[in-house]
Amino acid sequence: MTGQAVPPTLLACGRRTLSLASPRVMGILNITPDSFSDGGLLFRNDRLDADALCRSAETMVMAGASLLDIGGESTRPGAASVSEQEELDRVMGAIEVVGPRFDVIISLDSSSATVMRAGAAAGIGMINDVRALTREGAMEAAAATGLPICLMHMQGEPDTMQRAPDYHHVVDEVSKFLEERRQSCQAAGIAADKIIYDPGFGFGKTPSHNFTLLRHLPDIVALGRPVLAGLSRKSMIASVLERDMAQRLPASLALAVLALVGGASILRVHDVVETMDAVAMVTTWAESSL
Ligand code: 7PJ
Repeated sequence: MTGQAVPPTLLACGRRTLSLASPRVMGILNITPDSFSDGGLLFRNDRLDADALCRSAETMVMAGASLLDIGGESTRPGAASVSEQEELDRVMGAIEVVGPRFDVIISLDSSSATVMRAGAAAGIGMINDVRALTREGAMEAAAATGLPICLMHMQGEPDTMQRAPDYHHVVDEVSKFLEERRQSCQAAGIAADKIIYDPGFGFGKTPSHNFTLLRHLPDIVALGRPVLAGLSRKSMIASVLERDMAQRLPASLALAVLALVGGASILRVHDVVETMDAVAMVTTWAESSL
């Protein structure tokens, strides 16, 4: 909100358009039995619980979420890997439930070319790849969809990334990575104005790296692309306060406010209802003048 560069404010997300003139909230729908922070909520007897999914999606949309992020692969540190077929089954099942029922943009959290293509055919409006299109075929698949892409920075891979995160200068290195990935995307035919940047809080970063990145978020915003921030319930909170997952909402809201003040355009959160209140306070504050 206070970053120097003014990112473009309209994103074409398939059949829908997303205005980023004011900050937007993306609700997280983890279609995994073993997720980092809400493991198995949408699963029953090892299967997608469509009723629970509808209830979660409805609560988020009614509260004002502009996007719902559907993911079928847990990327928490040390998570078990999932086969592409299993990931495909999970996310396609969820997209088929959510897509026709809610007026919302579906973001697909995946690194797989096959899953991206299938999601695009089923009507998703955005691709969110924590591996920034580095998997084989992902760049070409994403380009073919014509959809906006969120490029996230991660050091290492989910199963090992928290062992020994190491940077000379975390803000410069994350910025350089995002810029290089954007250039690769453009070389593959993805227009720069379809790209969203995400510093990847918690992905191969110590608590100190995470707080430094948050403090310097305006530097990432100044690169000229809309920035998405995923801070909800992350373990950087537990580095400051002894809080288990269920106790991290107040701290998550504080981090969300800091991200907005730092210029983030999209907040990826578990608690949409509460985050919308925080967004309303920050946007009203930002619009007030003498
Ligand atoms: C993020 C994500 C994030 C983006 C996850 C969790 C871990 N995608 N997927 N940014 N985090 N773009 O939700 O805590 O920070 S999974």
